[in-house]
Amino acid sequence: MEITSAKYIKSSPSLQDCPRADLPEYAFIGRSNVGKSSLINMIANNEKLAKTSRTPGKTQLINHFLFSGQKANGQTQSWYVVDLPGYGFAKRSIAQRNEWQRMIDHYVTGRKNLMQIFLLVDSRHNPQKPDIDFAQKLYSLQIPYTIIFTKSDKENQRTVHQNIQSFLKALSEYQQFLPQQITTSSTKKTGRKKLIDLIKEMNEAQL
Ligand SMILES: Nc1nc2c(ncn2[C@@H]2O[C@H](COP(=O)(O)OP(=O)(O)O)[C@@H](O)[C@H]2O)c(=O)[nH]1
Ligand SMILES: [Mg+2]
Repeated sequence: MEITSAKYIKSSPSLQDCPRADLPEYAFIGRSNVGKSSLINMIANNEKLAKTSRTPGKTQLINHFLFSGQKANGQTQSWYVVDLPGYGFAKRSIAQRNEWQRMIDHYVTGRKNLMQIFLLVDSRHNPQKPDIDFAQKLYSLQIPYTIIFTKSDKENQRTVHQNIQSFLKALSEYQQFLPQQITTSSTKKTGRKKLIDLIKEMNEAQL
């Protein structure tokens, strides 16, 4: 599928403020600085769409983007992409973390049109507790999710592969079924087609 347009819609402080739940929706979440905004820009082919930053922890809101694509048969599909505030940002106070937790729980359990969560994990590192904990939370809530291993250009393939295997091993201690996985690099555009194909498939499953 070819992306024909991608535009920013709004930033919402809570679930109630989100746009009407009338299109399939895909939310991107992960630790601050994992590459969420860069990945959204990579899908859109627009480096300026979602703000990317070297200073982590800037996104505190639920950011909606409207994407449209044209399938091989000429048919158009539209869907929402959501950039969620990241977790694990050390400079937040306990009150801010609790607030984040409440907002995210509310969104992931209450958003009616949410098709899938894309959980971003930095492929440069060994399994990190906040990522495992979040995956575990989604699993126990029975929210469908896909893991995206980001920044695969930054380490050699062997290290990336080892980190992915260790992460999956850590997950399998809790989860009977492992989620789908995609390895990406926003700078090299790795994984773009796989991600768009997955979204296309889920958009259609919904019809
Ligand atoms: N080399 C490389 N750098 C990346 C990649 N994705 C993100 N970055 C960089 O990592 C930093 C954080 O990215 P950003 O998308 O803002 O992360 P967010 O906080 O999760 O939205 C920025 O400096 C990006 O340029 C990638 O795939 N490869
Ligand atoms: Mg961001």
